This record gives sequence, C-alpha cells and structure tokens, in this order.
Amino acid sequence: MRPLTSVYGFAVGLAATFAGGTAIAQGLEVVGRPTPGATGFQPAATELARDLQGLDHMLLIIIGVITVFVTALLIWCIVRFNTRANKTPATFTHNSPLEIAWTIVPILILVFIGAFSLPVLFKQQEIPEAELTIKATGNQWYWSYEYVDDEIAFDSFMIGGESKVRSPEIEAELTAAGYEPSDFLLATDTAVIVPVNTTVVVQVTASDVIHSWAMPAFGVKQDGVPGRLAELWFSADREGVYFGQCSELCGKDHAYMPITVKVVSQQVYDEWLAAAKAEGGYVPLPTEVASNGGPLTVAAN
Ligand SMILES: [Cu+2]
Repeated sequence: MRPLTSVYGFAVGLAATFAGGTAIAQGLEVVGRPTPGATGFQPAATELARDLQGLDHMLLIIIGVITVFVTALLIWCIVRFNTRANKTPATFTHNSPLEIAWTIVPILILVFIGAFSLPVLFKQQEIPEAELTIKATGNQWYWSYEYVDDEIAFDSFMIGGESKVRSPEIEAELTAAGYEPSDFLLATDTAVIVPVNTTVVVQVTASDVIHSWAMPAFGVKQDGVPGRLAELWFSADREGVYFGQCSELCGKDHAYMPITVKVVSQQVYDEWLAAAKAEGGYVPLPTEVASNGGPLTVAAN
C-alpha cells in the first residue's frame, strides 16, 4: 500500500508543479512575481529579503499577542464591571504599581523590536563594496540602465507598453520574448542581467520626476530623485526571473514602467557581458539557457 501512496503523492506533486505554473522564461524560472489573490511575500532571494520577512513574521506574532490581550481585557471589563454586575463601583483614582507596569512593559517591547529591526535597517542602508554597479534612471515612463564599469547602457520598456491593453498581439510578443501572457504589465523588452551571488549596487536616480526602483523578492526599494544619486544593494542567491515595478506615483503611465531582473550564473553573465560589450548595448540572453543557468548542451551520443 505504501509504495502506491507515495507514487500517487509524487504524481500529485508533479502535477501541482506544472499546474502551479513554474513558468520558465528563457530557460530561467520565474521566481519573483506577484500572485493574484495572494497576501504573503514573494519568495526571498536575498539575505535582505529573508531578514525583512523574518522581522515581519516576528512583529505579526507580537502584534497578535497584544491584540488578543487588549481585546480580552476589554471584554473582561465590559462583562465584569458593567452597572448590573458591579452595582457599587470602586472610587480609587490611582494605582502606582499598575501605572509603572504599563509604562515599562511597552518600553521593553519597543526596545526588543528595535533590537531586531535596527540591524535589518542598517544592513540595507550600509552599502557594501560593489562587485557590479548599475545605474538605474527613472524616466516618464521607463527605466534606463547603465553598467557603469562596462560602458553598456540601454532602456527598458514594458512589453505592450504602447497600447497598454492585453491583446493577442501583445501576448504573442510576450511569448516570443520567453514570457507567459500573464506576465503582461511586468515583463520588459530588455532586462537587468546580473550574476548570482554577486554584490550588486544599484545607483538610483531620475531624469524628470521622482520614481522608485523596487524589487520585492530582493527586499529593496529606493526612490530615484532627479539630481540625486541614491544607492541600494542586493546579492541574489537564486537564479531566475524577478519582476518589480516603479513604486512612486510618477504620472499617468506609472503603472506601465515595470522592472525585470534576470539572475544568471557567472558563466552566462560573462558570456552576456562580452556579447553586450561587442554590441555596444543590450543583447538578449542566449535563449538556450538551461534551468540551472548553464548553457544548454546537447549530449554528443
Ligand atoms: Cu515611475
């Protein structure tokens, strides 16, 4: 009986994997994208994102306990001390031990939260030495990227950004670029290509109004302000395709300037970089990239 159930479980798991839409774009798994109806976080692909999500879960527990405690206290007071249950109310106005307690306890809770949240904040804000520096400039309504040490620059427009309405033509365009039709509003014609496990520093600015470069799965979001150069950093530890969006209301097409990042192996990155340098701008990733990020090789036998 047991082998049969495990085979069944395996089949169900396999079916779920495919039905669940482990979408593959250009040989890379789409890891970071919003899920309709979901309320949780996208899968964390950086230490920063894991820290943020851990902090959020811890805060949820603390908030939950406090909410339950206050609600229970409220209900107890309503039931125990209403005029019918408590005909002769007490007349005291002070209770020093109680007042000291309800001042000290919240302070301790805040200090406890601060002890966990400040290190997370500092880790985001203290920019480490960059192994790769990319300048991201927000424009109305697209992003421009410069690989500052490699003299490559390109713009990144939403696929289907001209009409902004999902149509069979745009779906065909998405499919041709290696995306799912449901990646409409997220996929861009070019992508930020970065190697896995590499400290990437993104210098964020803008040319016209304030924009914001945000990548949920990396746990980063930074406003791009015209005339200023702000920085964010990440080191993605999982190869794949990640989607983000401009996160500062920047005009009528704010919703149509998404961000696509592809995290690839060092080898694929080096090949891409050489090709992009030779071209003097963006080149697509080699389409035959195996899901492990390495070049797809055909067995010789
Ligand atoms: Cu914007």
